[in-house]
Amino acid sequence: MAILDILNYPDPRLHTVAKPVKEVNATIRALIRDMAETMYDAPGIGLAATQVNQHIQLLIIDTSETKDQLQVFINPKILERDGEQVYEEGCLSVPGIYESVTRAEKVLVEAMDEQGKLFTLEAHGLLSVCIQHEMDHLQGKVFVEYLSPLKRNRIKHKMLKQKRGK
Ligand code: K1U
Ligand code: ZN
Repeated sequence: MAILDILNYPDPRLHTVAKPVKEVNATIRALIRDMAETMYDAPGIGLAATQVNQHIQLLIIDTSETKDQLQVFINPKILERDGEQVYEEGCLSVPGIYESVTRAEKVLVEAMDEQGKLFTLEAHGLLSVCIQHEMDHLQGKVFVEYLSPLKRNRIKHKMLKQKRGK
């Protein structure tokens, strides 16, 4: 297993649109293991393949207290959305920034698991927020794009300043 490098905003590679996974094989399962190790180490509650510079439709989530409930979504599709909720989101690609974003309260998602088996899941609350946030990553969208241009620019410059200081 390995801890992977996470791309930091405003890295242009974060805006790449991910391609569907053609086959759930040993290579994909090895990437899932490395992404899980990276997410737990960060620590975070979600990670999209885009964030580790792998531009395929794969994301992982674990919103449990015990950090032993890994959920894997391959080629995820949102079939239904309903309601509205506001959540103060964070992002491992935008470290130290937390901002409120409005998203659907409920999503019905269809995806494949790590065995390539199709499933549907109805998610609410934090899990729903996290699925939508990670699916945005697969479309090349970072949560700061929901903020005003002024806020986004401030964050961009803060990130660039942090990078120069490293
Ligand atoms: O996509 C990512 O960068 C992961 C992100 C997921 C997320 C969090 C909150 C709302 C929407 C999406 C994170 O995990 S940021 C870190 C974080 O929220 C957290 C870290 C440790 C414990 C609990 C939360
Ligand atoms: Zn993120």
